[in-house]
Amino acid sequence: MTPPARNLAHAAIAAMLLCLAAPAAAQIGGHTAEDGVFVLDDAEDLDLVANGVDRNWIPQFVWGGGLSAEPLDTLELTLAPGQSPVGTLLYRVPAEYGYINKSFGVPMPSVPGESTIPYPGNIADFQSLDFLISFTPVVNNQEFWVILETYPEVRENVFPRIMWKYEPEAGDTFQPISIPLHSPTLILDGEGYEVEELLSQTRFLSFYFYGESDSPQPVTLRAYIDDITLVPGEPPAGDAWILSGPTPTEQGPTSAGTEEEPG
Ligand SMILES: [Ca+2]
Ligand SMILES: [Ca+2]
Repeated sequence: MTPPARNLAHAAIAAMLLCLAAPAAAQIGGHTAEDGVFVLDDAEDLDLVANGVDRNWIPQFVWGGGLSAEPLDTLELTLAPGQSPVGTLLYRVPAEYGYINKSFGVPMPSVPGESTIPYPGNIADFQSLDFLISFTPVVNNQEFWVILETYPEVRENVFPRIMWKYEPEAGDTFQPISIPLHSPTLILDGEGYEVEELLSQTRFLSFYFYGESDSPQPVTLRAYIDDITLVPGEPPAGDAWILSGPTPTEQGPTSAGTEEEPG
């Protein structure tokens, strides 16, 4: 080949390689927003695998409690419209030294069963994280948060956390919660990053529970969570998130997986 022809050939090969390296469509668990609603877990198989990403749910260790999947027909709970009567997740957290302060969660890879380190998920094309919750009892200063830990690692073992606070009512009825992915309550350790950018490199999603109890009787939070889904759609126009809202209690909620299982 003459030098110009060789250059052209090299350019063609480089272009081909670029095409091969181009990121695949944004996805979570092998699923894109174009595929429709993404079911992270509906607990129908009564296991602790989040079927959408084929990774295990990881609860923070709770003495005398913990995470389980329960058959709904043995529970006296009122289902939400359309909810299947088969299974639900249950997280039981006894107050310890007067506090309920625990979370459970799951890695969020783009490829089912894989680590998020080579395969971070991308949920930027989804509009909301929807789920059902039923919980008892009411305790003092109770707080409910969804926390999404994302890449990049901003300092050693410190990752941005996108956080949404929600306020369910206590009782035996499952109620729907819809978390607006693009409008978080606050972001921790994500200085300099757009929320879209963080949503496109997901690491670990967790459900965090806080409360205080001065009761002399043992108090145990029972939170049933079911039908956890991501709903596709554009974020509502003009609904920019604001970095404000209540400060997380204590040192702030932590995601359960960080110490126990890297992404
Ligand atoms: Ca499952
Ligand atoms: Ca279910």
